[in-house]
Amino acid sequence: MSTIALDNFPKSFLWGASTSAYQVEGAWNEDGKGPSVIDMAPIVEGTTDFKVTSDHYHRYKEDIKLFAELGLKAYRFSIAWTRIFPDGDGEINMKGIAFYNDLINEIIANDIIPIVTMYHFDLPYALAIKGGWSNRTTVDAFANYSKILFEYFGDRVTYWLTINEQNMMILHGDAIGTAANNDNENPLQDLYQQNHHMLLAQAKAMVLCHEMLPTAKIGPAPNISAIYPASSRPEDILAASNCASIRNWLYLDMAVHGRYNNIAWSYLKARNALPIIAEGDMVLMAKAKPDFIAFNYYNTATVAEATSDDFANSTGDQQIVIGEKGLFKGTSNPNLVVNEFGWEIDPVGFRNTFREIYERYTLPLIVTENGLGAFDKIEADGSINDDYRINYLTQHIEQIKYAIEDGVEVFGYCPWSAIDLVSTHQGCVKRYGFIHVDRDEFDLKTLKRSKKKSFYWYQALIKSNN
Ligand code: BGP
Repeated sequence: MSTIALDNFPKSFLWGASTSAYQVEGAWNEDGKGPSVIDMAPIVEGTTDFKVTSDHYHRYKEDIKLFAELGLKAYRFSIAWTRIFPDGDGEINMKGIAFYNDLINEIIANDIIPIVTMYHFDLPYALAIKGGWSNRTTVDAFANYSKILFEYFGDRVTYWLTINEQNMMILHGDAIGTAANNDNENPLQDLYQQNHHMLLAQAKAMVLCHEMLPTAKIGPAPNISAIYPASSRPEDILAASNCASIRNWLYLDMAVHGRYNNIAWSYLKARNALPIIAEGDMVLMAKAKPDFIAFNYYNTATVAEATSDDFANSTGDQQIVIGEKGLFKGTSNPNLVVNEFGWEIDPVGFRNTFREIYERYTLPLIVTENGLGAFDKIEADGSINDDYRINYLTQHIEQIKYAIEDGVEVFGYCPWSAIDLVSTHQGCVKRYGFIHVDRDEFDLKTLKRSKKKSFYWYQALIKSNN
């Protein structure tokens, strides 16, 4: 099995793994939980729904035990907003509080540090039908939700992530059921109004967190990837810069510095799509300071100049670049191989991404997603030999090592995913976990857990850093 000498990783490094509520918990309407946009969105044809997923809601004790055996130092999971507030705001559902209290206690009892994502794509449906993020009252609903999370769980949770992949919700929202309100005369303006409201909600949560929990740490969790120009043509380099600003820096410039990225701003201005900024918004944005940056990384993007109408390159998948006329268009990178789902694999791009983020913001970094979706095969003896996953993770961890050598402060790595779960786009036979869950797309089977070869590999790797 591939091994890496972890000599330059800090002993306190948070070797972790990730999940999100709607993809792993199931129990979509149990114990007072309200529906989210995910529960109400049409299911991609040929794939399963999100009703049972991996049934973690009922099996979390068994799962956490396996995570402890895996040796995880940290477990990154999300809280379903609709378990705490079935309608997004208003009355608290105490059964939801009880579930996450039990879950957090179980994680801590197993010597694992909880890392909590407050919102991972699953906006309460009750808020969505009132306009969702287009409606400014959602900002206050989120701030109130975050306050309740800090109040009930802040005594035990130190690491908080505000919003998972806000940039992907804005750029690929239709794939996640959170697209712009298309009744609006100017959908792009509406989309970036939603974005402004989410940035504001995040700022409020960061300020509240620091006020209520002085020792807690909080940060954003976008999907960030280095953007390459398709060639050394100056026009392609400009295109890469445009794409990086609109895809990456818009989100982190605001989270860290409390200001709009100038290139993203001029893009919106040229399209008459500037968000309406209320009095006090920018003061609040500037006041909110993250303690770290969390980011999800699966691959890089390569773009070229886009002057004609052939700028779009979209499958609705959040890892594919959607072009912008006049600014950039997505192209494939001939230097990279792709996985079974067409996603490019770029371990060196991981190091590039670390360096770019750290050089821009100089904040400690944690990776909250990185991994390989694949069709795993169960052998006759029940084993799953996912060497492809081990190779992918090994190559990426090697690049973390180089990034640390480059002087980047990296304090944790939480690959996707701790256990098999339902993919956002491609059902449950696209698997990412260290732990296999016995189910098929439409047949729930036994839901029994079993350890893949990557489980033993990751366990040994974590141990070697002790
Ligand atoms: C990220 C999401 C995760 C997860 C992952 C893999 O963007 O934050 O929730 O779904 O992508 O994507 P998929 O499940 O579509 O393979």
